[in-house]
Amino acid sequence: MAPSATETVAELAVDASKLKLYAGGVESAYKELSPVAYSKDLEEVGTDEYAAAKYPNYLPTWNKEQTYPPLQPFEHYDHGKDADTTFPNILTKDAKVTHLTPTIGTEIDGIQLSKLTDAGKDELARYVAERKVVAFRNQDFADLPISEALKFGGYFGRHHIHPTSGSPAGHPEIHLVHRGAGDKSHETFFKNRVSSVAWHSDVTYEQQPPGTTFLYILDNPETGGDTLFANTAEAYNRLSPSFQRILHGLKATHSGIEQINASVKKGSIKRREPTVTEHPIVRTHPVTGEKSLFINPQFTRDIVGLKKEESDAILNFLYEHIAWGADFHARVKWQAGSVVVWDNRTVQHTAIVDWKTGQRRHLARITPQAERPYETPFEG
Ligand SMILES: O=C(O)CCC(=O)C(=O)O
Ligand SMILES: [Fe+2]
Repeated sequence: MAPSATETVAELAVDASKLKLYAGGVESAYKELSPVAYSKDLEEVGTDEYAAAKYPNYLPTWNKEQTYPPLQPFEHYDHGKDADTTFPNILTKDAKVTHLTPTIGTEIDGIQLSKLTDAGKDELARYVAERKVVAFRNQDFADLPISEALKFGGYFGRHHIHPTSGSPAGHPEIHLVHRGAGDKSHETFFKNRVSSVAWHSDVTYEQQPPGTTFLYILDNPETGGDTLFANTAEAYNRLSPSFQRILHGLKATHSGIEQINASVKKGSIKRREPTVTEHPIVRTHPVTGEKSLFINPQFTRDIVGLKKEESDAILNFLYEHIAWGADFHARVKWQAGSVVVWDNRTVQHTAIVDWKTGQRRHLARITPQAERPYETPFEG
């Protein structure tokens, strides 16, 4: 079982020299793939081989002075509840709508997110909850001033400030994904690991993990670097009623310790002390009422009240079930101008590091937090 939050927080996260004590233990549960560093000058100017970053205002900074107290609970209101479910602002007559698969994933071209009214944003929250992940093409979102993009995102919930990610200078609410041009750090990663796949939903160690979440592309390789999504409501539905019944009422721990340790170990930042939180394994969506599996191998550590082998057996089965579920997955290919919106309550996702050209990959995430996960009774 994971050590308790209070015992580990002070020791593990603060003192990098103690990390080796945990090598092969809880530390290895978290898969870390982000590059350690990049050259800001080369990114800004480019090289003979690679063009300059298209959005230098979004290049990552890690400010060690930026530290925050623990997150406090807040009342979340999910605007998806107010949506007109005929979606007049999303499914407009100009919108080209393509479902990627029957149960998860839609592409929409022909509407501009930045122009949505509040009624349109309500519909967006609901539509994304239904489709799980929606790729909006040809958006002007990345061209907005960062403060405007954040204002838009703030409608969906309180901005999450990530404990370790790089962010654009002055905007810690933006989480950046960045692999600079010519970066080769993944080669070292692949010396020890067979796959870059790391299924997760974002920051589930928080008491109130994100809901409607926005990831938009700034620079992408010509091909490769897609993002994969899995529908965890469908994953729940595939289980037998008998097994569903077993899962109901169980809680699992989610740990932010290892992610922070990985950051500290590479000399990077820790904006907040890590948290370990218990969440129900089956959660209910506040808008659709759907039940979904809320565990993931990046952050979930054990099932409360079970012995280690029991807990591992159930969690490993659920992780494999979700990872194997190609019949409830969608794969999003990035194009310039894409904004991908997912519901972090009912999907998991994974980055894919599969391109070898050294081309830059650069994305920004806006991460509104949602309600504390809750469970409603098993209905059979
Ligand atoms: O890089 C990606 O495709 C996804 C990264 C990710 O997991 C995230 O931004 O939440
Ligand atoms: Fe993520």
